[in-house]
Amino acid sequence: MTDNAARQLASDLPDLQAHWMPFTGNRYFKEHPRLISRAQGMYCYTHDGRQLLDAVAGLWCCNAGHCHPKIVEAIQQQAKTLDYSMTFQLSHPAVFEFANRLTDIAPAGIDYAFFVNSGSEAVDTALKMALAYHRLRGEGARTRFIGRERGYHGVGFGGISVGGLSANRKMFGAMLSGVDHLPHTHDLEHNAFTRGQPEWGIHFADELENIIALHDASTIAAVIVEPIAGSGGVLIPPHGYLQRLRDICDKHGILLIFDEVICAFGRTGDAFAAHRFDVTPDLITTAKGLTSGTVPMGAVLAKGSVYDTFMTGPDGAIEFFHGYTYSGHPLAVAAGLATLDVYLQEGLFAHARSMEEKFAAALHSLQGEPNVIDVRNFGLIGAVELAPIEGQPTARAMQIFRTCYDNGVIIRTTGDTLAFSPPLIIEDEHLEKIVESVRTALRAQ
Ligand code: PXG
Repeated sequence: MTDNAARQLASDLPDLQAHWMPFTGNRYFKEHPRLISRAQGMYCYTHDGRQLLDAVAGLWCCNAGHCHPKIVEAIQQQAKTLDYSMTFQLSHPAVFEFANRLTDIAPAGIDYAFFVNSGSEAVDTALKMALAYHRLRGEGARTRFIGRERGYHGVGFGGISVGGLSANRKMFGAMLSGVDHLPHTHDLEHNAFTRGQPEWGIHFADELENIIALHDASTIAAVIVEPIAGSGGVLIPPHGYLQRLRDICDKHGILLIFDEVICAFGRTGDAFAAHRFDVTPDLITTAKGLTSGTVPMGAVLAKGSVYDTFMTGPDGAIEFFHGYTYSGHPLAVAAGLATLDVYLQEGLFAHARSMEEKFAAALHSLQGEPNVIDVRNFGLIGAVELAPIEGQPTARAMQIFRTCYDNGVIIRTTGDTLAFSPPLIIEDEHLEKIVESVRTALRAQ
């Protein structure tokens, strides 16, 4: 590129000063900006016109691919029909339809949907539901939560309290009191390069019994885990692990919350990970793929027995003092309904399932490349873990990210792990380009 062309492009950039960017090294970014101006299907396009293959579906959310025409059309129609309606005391028809449609595809027994605007709000809402549920049943001493090391549950105070990522917690004081954590299930010594669920590691669930023995079941409200931990490094649950958590929770009257913000809507090759693992929690938190990332929205899906517990008190009284101005926002609902149509009419959950083996084979073909110490996968979620550069944790993965970006592929990093969660519309040629781009980057180190 000539100096003139480069200057021209630089002058097309907006002034980057005022925007305080989330989860970003602001100073580095503003020196090395990467801006996406448009997207279509499997691809994003940079402000200077480069095409990038999106191997992470935005941030694990654009499951139907970018700018799907049916979803775009539904949002446009809705914006000119009903821009906003409150959903406290008054409401609009489509939000009821969406709740019905969602609970139709949810695991049996999950019959209610409470709408929020993000995964973080879904998590904080589910934690509040759990506390109030026990209190309404006369067990108000159940106030503790059990999360898991390396868990990510968003950035609200509830979510960082039950979450297990130190960097997201350490600056923010005491957070929720009375939270304890299960050990994470990652063990390279036993499980490196496992395809799908590891055979080894169910005993990690038994640690819940020890935690319960310490605090006494009568003080514990809920256990919250991601069926597959995403941001904490893509950690696949060992065989039988989630069922054992379910059994222990049942034995002690503790609610089980699955945080399916990443796992739901086809990511595991089924509507929910709860289906795929055949374990039904009491509450499911979700967001992201709910609207294929198009309009912010989250939801808590609840068992009938939880909802019914709230439905007491005088006629007309509010049963749950909780909700957001934008809970069930018409634009988000329109996007959600259209997204569900696309998922079902185009068979995208089944397509994800049909690509799972090829996805696994492609990622596992990276075993043996320089510094690869593990490859793991389930559904259309995968990870390649790298040996850190001594004294510079995360630097190696960032280097691979940058090389892939320069070669036209967007991947994601968490620590020294490369993470993959492509749109569910992925085909063989995309898979090949992703893996060969990572291979090239690994060999170029
Ligand atoms: N729970 C889980 C399991 C998540 O993955 C949240 C809650 C919070 O959702 P919101 O909508 O409040 O961001 C998440 C979000 C990454 C990455 O690259 C992952 C998330 C968000 C941003 C980046 O690992 N997950």
